[in-house]
Amino acid sequence: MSDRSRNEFIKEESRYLRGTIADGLRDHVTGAIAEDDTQLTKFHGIYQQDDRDLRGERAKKKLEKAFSFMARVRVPAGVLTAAQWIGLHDIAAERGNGTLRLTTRQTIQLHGLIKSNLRPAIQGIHAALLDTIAACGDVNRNVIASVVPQHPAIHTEITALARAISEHLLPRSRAWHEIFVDGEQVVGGETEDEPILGRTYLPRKFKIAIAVPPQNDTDVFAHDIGLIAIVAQGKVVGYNVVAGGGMGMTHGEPDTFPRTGDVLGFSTPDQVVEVCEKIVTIQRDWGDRSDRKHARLKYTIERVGLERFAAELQARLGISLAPARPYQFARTGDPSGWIESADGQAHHFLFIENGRVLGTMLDGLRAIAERHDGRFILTANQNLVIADVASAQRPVLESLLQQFNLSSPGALRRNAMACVALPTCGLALAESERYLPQLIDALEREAAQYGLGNDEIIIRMTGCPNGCARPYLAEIGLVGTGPGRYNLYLGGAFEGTRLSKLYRQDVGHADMVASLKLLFAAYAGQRRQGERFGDFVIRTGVVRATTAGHRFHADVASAPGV
Ligand code: SRM
Ligand code: SF4
Repeated sequence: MSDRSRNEFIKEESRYLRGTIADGLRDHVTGAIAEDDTQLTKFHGIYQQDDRDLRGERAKKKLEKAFSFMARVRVPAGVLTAAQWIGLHDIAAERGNGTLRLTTRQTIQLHGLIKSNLRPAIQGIHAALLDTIAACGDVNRNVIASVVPQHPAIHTEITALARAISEHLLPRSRAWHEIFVDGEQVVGGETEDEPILGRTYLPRKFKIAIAVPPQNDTDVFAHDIGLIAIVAQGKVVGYNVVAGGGMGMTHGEPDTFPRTGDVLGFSTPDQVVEVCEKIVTIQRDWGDRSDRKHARLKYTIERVGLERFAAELQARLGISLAPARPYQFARTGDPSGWIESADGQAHHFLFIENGRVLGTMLDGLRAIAERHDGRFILTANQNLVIADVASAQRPVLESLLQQFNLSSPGALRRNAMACVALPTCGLALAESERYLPQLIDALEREAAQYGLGNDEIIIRMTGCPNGCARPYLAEIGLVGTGPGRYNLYLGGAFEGTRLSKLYRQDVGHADMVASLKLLFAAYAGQRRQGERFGDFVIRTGVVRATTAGHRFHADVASAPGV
């Protein structure tokens, strides 16, 4: 590996993530902050963005870009109180663009915070007993976990684990508090140490997910570390540890690819935080710090080999993991509607289209939060669970759901998700969140024509190949290549265990609908009993199965458009 990347120097010279952020926030001449500081604010869960819809017009008028900030709240396992929801609602209304955006990692993003509103917004988040620390940046991000409130003991256990891992791996730097909350530098703060992450933090972002089979709602194979809970007699007895998953890639660069993680072995619950820590330290020491496109753990494992990686983990742990235990996933995505738990409580899985909470939905959820004593749980599929509803309270909430028209859509839409993309994402090549609903309208019409209206097919879209909605694990994945153009991937597994394969390249709306219409017709006519769409397209030779991340770009048929 050659010289270190520019980000490594920015981190090293940042005095533990301070840089000149505080000065930049005081500068009212510009809506932006210094370029190096934009890398550092990420570690504090804050992104500088600009409204891309306004770029052309502002450039013509020689105005600076319409800068604002996005703040991403850290919510381990996605668990919030109703009061915290109300707090975030108010901050979005007073300081942001008035919407809340639920993400694929069980967090909430507040968009459109102009510079003068940023500190008050973060202070509001802090007052709601939340923070945005490490929600972005080269650190361990929000730890996500299956949403299974219908199994209260298991859900309590994995929520506690998600919190424990998140806390354990947080940066020790007090910079977030100093810059955004207290406004004062703590004497001696700059000499603090980062015992786990180190002075230059990790080479790249790092992600951990917990899943409880048969539910693979967190897409456990898509993360740097996946923990598959093994349950016996209603108790979590340990976790199969998975390492080296990730989605991001770059178009036209075949040495970048999505990868499903490898199962390393079984860990008891008391060991598992340490197992995560040791994997993080291997990545800290072995990860590529010269090329950020190859810096994720998945590439470290590809480079050194799984055997050497596993041996190093064993050496650092001082024990070996036990053999992995059997498990079976049945589905990714979320259930919908009411689910009851043995303790007599009910939990409502509410679909939120692409995670964007606005308009009637915003008002409805506010009204529900004001009357709800239980929790709001964010899912890894951008949905929300109104959890722990006592039977006496259920009619009140049901009537509010009805009043605000918060109903469940058809099966295709329910199982679809899109990343944010335009206008806020600086990396978007095409629309995603703003376009997918329209594409689903068209696909619903085609699906209904072939009697597939109630069939669950996982469809995911992203505005670029970074994979924020995990499109390469979907049965149908659409990935932006340019304005109005997408690559169409097929053949991911319904239960989130297999990557997809490129089927059509650079297609527009009409071609996407036409291609999928033909496939829907074939599926309706030729599928076997219980056969999922993703399995069908492989069995019938539409695409070859992807058997490993490094084979993602291999075996692509020379189909039209490819
Ligand atoms: Fe992501 C970058 C949005 C989940 C892979 N992602 C971005 C940025 C911050 C753009 C940027 O760097 O300037 C996007 C902000 C858009 C905006 O305006 O809000 C962004 N990512 C999102 C969210 C909001 C998508 C959503 O619609 O829900 C998700 C926020 C998660 C959270 O709350 O923490 C989100 N991003 C993911 C996931 C899915 C996951 O983690 O389960 C992935 C794929 C998994 C993975 O990491 O491999 C993902 N995002 C990326 C990448 C590619 C990383 C890579 O290894 O190549 C980038 C670009 C980068 O890091 O350079 C990126
Ligand atoms: Fe932006 Fe690309 Fe992520 Fe979509 S997938 S939010 S376009 S970085």
